[in-house]
Amino acid sequence: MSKPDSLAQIGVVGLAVMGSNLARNFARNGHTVAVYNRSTARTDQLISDFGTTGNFLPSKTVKDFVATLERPRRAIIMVKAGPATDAVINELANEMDEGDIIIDGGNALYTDTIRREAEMSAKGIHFVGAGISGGEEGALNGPSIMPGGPAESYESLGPLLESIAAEVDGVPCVTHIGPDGAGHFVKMVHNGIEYADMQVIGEAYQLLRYAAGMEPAEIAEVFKNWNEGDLDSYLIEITAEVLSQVDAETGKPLIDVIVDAAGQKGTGRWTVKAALDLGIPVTGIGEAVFARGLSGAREQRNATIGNLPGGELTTLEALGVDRGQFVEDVRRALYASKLVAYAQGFDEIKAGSDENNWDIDPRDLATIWRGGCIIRAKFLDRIKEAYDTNPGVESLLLDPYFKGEMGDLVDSWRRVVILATQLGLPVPVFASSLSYYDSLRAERLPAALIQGQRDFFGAHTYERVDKPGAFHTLWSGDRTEIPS
Ligand code: NBP
Repeated sequence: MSKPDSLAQIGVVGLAVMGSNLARNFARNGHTVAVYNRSTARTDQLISDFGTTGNFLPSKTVKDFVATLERPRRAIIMVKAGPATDAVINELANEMDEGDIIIDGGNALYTDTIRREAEMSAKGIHFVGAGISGGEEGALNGPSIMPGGPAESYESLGPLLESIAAEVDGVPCVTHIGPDGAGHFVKMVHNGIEYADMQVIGEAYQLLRYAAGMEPAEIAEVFKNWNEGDLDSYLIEITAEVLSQVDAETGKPLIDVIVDAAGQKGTGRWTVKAALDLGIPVTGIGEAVFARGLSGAREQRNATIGNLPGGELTTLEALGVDRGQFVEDVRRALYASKLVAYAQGFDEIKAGSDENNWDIDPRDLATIWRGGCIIRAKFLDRIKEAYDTNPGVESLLLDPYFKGEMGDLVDSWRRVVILATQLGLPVPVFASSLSYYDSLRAERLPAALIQGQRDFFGAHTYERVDKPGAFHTLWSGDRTEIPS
């Protein structure tokens, strides 16, 4: 291919929905964009549909694609996460030189990103794993971007990413998160929080629908109203939209014709697996992932629906519960459970950062998640303020603002969990988050008994509250205690 007249500041490999929207976003913001897709049809489609909306340099081969990039070359990969990403990285690296930058904008597992960064670094190529949130709409109009990789590469990449990212109060929703896999780790936990956030909204809907007996359109109004206050967020906003949608074919609320089996692509599961390895309880995210799993276990549900005893169930009316108070209690239970999910997610990020020496600043996340991404919410400003006030706060829930909020929410939260239990309605995240909260508050946990059991069957020893050291009781002997 002959050298083009002008070179591209950025290239995009992989032109499915995310890649083509990202390429259009770069072009709309004045950049010349090199584009390449394995099957040429997608490249041709992009150029035929949007070629006149900006400067695109299409290529049919990776070699030609790399030749159209200005130095240091910057190429963003937007292909299916997994082996496809490795294949594309290697193809690009073969054509690139030292100092060039490969950015993986897909949803890669952060440990893959750590490995890839090391492999590329050995070749002198900068590898940046960048979490990109906001779905296809965000990619086109302004995503929240979480780039990891070498800080040095951000100097050349940062201004480009800032030009296409969402903006809140004039601040772009992108910043360098930390070395190697930090960006993808943070994006993974972001997605985990998203799972919990969606599930608590689902539990609130379920209670309003089946405990309070409200119709979807009525519940949509409740969510619209909630979106004016503390819960103001993208997910609450779209919930109202979904609930007010009527199915054109049947005239029923759309929600009633959608199969109640939730899909998942894996980032929620990864968040929980990583949390288990780090020893961080992310109960809200975990229950949300399990709830999706249970919803999709069709054969098991077909066998169990209507076929398991439920005990003496009752109704709101029989319990003399005021409907208006119940709706407000549900709002508060949702808010409290959501705060727990965020607090747990930030705990996991801190633990991941400590484990990998990433030095992630939680304030950055609270800032760049305010726009462009799926979990954007008004209360992220409060999270930033909490970390501004006390960067080392042991739990977000201890921040004076959130502690005050919890004081206002906790009674309602308990009432909702009790009522849901009496009514036989599942609230896995509401209930487990409350138990987590009470566990944090508890002066004594049953872990003392567990230590006793462990010592009994495995001589694992225990510590005493009244003196230092490890001890073992001779359980099968005379049951005296010996120091270990
Ligand atoms: P997909 O995840 O559906 O991937 C399709 C793209 O991957 C096509 O361009 C395809 O090329 C390319 N590809 C595959 Br598959 N195997 C390849 C290979 N061996 N070599 C080269 N190219 C290959 O696209 P998407 O939904 O646009 O998502 C792109 C990335 O962004 C993914 O990692 C995804 O997880 C992430 N992400 C998606 C969203 C979202 O809302 N969809 C949000 C945030 C992040 P072809 O046309 O030749 O088959």
